[in-house]
Amino acid sequence: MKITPRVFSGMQPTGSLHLGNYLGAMINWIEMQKTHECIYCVVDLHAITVWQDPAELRTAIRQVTAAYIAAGLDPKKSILFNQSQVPAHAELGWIFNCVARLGWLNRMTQFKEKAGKDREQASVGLYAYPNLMAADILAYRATHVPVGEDQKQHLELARDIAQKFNNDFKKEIVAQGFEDGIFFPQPDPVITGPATRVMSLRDGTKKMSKSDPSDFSRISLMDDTDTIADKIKRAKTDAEPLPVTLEDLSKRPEIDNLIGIYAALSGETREQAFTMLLATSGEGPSLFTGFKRNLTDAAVTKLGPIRSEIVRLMADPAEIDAVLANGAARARAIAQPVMDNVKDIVGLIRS
Ligand code: AQP
Repeated sequence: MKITPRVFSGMQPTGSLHLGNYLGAMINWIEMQKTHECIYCVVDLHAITVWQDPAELRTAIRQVTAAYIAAGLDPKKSILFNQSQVPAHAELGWIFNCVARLGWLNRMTQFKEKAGKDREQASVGLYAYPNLMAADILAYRATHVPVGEDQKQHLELARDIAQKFNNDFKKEIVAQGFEDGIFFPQPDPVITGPATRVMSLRDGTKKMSKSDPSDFSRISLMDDTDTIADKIKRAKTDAEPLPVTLEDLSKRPEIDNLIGIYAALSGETREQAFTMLLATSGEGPSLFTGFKRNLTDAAVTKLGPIRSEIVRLMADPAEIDAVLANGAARARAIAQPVMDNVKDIVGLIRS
């Protein structure tokens, strides 16, 4: 079986998607549809690694699907589905639990951040999350994974797992007809674009996140015009005088973040965004008022139509469920033969 270029990525239905998800990953997803076979998943099994209210989870799965479509993913072209409808993810995830080493997982910074101080109370699923993520990708023998910068470490782990599986089972892989001894490809992270790491509006050193307790830390794709304006108005800046050069921003994380967001939303360069900041600056407390007004306009122009489309799509949940069912059937058709190969390689008997 030849390895063909294939894209896989996913987002967790842990709440409404935000600007970080959109600029960091989804914009690339949309671009890659033009050149690649793409599989985009709503990773609901990842979501339940922390407690989710069942009714809210169902709504979030549909809303994330609606956001995918509203942002520009085409379910006729790309495969859109929710992870739990394709058993290969969980099956391969288990096999990878047996391939990955404890030492590898112990190094994962996201687990440390999410588990916090009370690690003993974190779910086993949260700890093993990167193994399931490797399975998500490799169940389709995907070669490219467009993600934000925060996922880099998990992608490296997926590459290690693919390599260890290929090494551990090399003889059997060759015996099964994969002459070069390579069953899983080494998936490449695709971390490009104008904003691969969007930071919180309240703290420029923390990434924008769905699970941040402050709603003012993020711009959600579900925020209306007034809410976007209010959040940008309240976005933290600092009390220092106006930066003079773009380089000055390296020590001004909040302003740097807003410049990056404006550039990404408007399609301008960071230099142009910075020039706009200087040209619109006011006095004293109004220092950033003009800049923030332009930033709000750029955000509303980009996100307003996406929000309206999500709302329209959410009015017909049955239609969203039909998209997911269709995508899941197409995903199963790719993943099932891969799982059959994996079971044969590992030495499991199947009927
Ligand atoms: N702040 C961000 N900047 C750039 N990219 C980001 N991504 C997430 N936050 C940012 C990218 O979005 C994709 C989907 O992420 P996810 O939903 O699977 O979970 P996450 O990375 O853990 O995002 P959140 O918002 O922080 O979710 P919670 O709070 O539920 O854990 C990924 O490609 C990610 O890189």
